Amino acid sequence: MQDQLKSMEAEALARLDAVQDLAALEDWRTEYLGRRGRLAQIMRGLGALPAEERPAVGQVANQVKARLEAAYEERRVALEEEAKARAFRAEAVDVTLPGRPPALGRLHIATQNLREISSIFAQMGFEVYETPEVETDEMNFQLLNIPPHHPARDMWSTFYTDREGVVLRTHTSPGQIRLMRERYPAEIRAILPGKIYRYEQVSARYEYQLHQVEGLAVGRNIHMSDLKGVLVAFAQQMFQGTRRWRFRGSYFPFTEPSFEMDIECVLCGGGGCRVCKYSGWVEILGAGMVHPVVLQNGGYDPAAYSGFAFGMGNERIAMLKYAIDDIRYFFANDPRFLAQFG
Ligand code: FA5
Repeated sequence: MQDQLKSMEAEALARLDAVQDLAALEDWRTEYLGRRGRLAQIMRGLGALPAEERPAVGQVANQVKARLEAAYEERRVALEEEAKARAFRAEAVDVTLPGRPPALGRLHIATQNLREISSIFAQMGFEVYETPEVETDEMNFQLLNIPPHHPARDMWSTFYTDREGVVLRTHTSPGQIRLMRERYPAEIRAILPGKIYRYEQVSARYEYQLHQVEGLAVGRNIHMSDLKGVLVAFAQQMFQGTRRWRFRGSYFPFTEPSFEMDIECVLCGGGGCRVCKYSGWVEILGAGMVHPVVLQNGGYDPAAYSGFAFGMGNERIAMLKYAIDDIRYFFANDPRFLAQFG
């Protein structure tokens, strides 16, 4: 029986050397040291031995058991260390590798330009006032002296909504009425930037969505010369004195008299291109003295108050400033375009 124990031990130790992972080690333990394992089987034969032989055999059995358990423990520790080392190697982070820089966002060129316009007017004492993009027909047209069926409605190709009398605003001018009604009888000097929508044939110079910056001044003794002075000061700053400008008589139902301001076309240098409709000039805004009916709709007595207003196209101004030859780039979401304006 002692021989049996010795040869079992030799076999177990040899097999243990071949064990390569913790699962195989557990199988080994069950096979040799488990309750129904090889050692237990041999020990069951102990009772059949003569009584005087039993202590010596029992002692050998205990020694074998202790050696196998020690060998098992040693192997277990070694395999666990190995497994840990393997995991470390697999998950290793090379701290010397340079990091991947995150792609930083930036403000859209339309937003940058709006902010620049706002800051120029802020220097002249104009506050910023925001008004809704979805408007009533009454605000967008009627209170601005454009009754239903008035031919001037043809000037603004409108997106109507499913809801009767509700439109996507075609210009920022309805904000004039909201601001006047909120502020009466205080004097007003504000700009109203925001998005507008037009059912437009899209081309290099016309978009169906764009931003306008409305301007409104209401007070006593406000004159056309004030309006012209403000617009010239704006253009000088916006284009840093590099572009010529001109005023041209025009018509808007909500201003009287009315005019438009053009800036020399930077894209063709005045020679004529599709952006300036081959005229050498690009229209950037409409303006005029607030019509008495509009002042009245805003709550101000036209006999005591006067005012000026203007509405400028943000994207058109950015096109002239940065020599962008197609307005469609602004909403095409092409990063190659957007990334140029950091
Ligand atoms: C108006 O929208 C008037 N509300 C402006 C105004 C305000 C006049 C206050 C008097 C007093 P107009 O439709 O011309 O006017 O648009 C004003 C400016 O917005 C244009 O000069 C142009 O710069 C820009 N704009 C208008 N429509 C488009 C478009 N489809 N695409 C690009 N820019 C446009």
